[in-house]
Amino acid sequence: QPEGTDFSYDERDTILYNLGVGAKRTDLPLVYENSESFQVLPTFGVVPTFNAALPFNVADIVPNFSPMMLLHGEQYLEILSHPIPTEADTLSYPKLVEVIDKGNAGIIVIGSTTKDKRTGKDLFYNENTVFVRGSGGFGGQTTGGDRGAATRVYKPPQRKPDAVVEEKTTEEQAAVYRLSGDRNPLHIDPDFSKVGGFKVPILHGLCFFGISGKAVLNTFGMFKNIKVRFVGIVLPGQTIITEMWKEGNIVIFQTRVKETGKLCIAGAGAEILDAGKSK
Ligand code: HDC
Repeated sequence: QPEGTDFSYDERDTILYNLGVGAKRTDLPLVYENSESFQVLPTFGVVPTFNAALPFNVADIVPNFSPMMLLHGEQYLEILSHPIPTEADTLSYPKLVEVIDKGNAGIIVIGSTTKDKRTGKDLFYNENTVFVRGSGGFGGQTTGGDRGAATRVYKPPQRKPDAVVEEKTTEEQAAVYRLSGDRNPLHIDPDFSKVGGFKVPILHGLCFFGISGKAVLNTFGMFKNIKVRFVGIVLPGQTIITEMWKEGNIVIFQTRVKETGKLCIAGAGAEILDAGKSK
């Protein structure tokens, strides 16, 4: 087993993450460590591996790599033990899963298992898809094949959504979310975001992923895994609408920006942990 990257978190990180994805001061289980049901939102599972050392250089894999052209394309998260600890010392082991040439963009998929250092238990498995604009045309491809829920694209049914949850983000949403580990300047520095093609810094994909995940959790209960594709940007301050359909133990969802009507997450789904108990 190669050496993993350490990441430790405690109740302060738990609260900061929850606030970063929109927890309110009245959501005591999310913001108050003395609450009887103090908990970290399940989408926190993306955090421990986020800054883990990669066993390769992105610039060696796709041509013309520029960090300013990088966008988060997709995210898959599997939660491997429940309940999720609100503090832990973890180790993560990232590896290259897939490289795809889209002509004008290069796509890289990184897979990573995170384990609890003290118990040895696997906590999370993540796949991050990085979409690098202007880094295609290299010809070589490495496909990771069908990986079940990680590669699934969910299709919403024809009927109206079974549940819709609306949540307004704050102008400071990205400024808070970045303290959970994604310090990409794209989300805070206007000079950087301009070069990337955005007039103002945009919201982290993982922030609105967390907001949608919270909507699924609050509506249908805890999930085993969750998969999204980021299809449009969100600006801090905009309102996020998560539209959900329950099909057996799967919640299919998509998310749109209220102010523009455009989708920011599409083809998404979550597998409910205990379908028997779920709402
Ligand atoms: O969909 C477009 C877009 O703008 N999406 C929103 C992106 C976004 O806002 N992401 C979140 C913010 S960025 C961020 O948070 C970065 C973060 O700080 C760091 C992340 C790093 C994580 C890693 C940690 C280790 C866009 C631009 C992505 C694509 O739009 P177009 O260029 O118009 O593409 P399109 O013509 O629709 O499709 C071209 C081919 O690409 C595939 N594709 C499209 N969107 C994709 C995608 N693949 C993966 N992910 C996506 N989101 C299409 O299927 C198409 O392929 P094919 O031709 O084979 O059908």
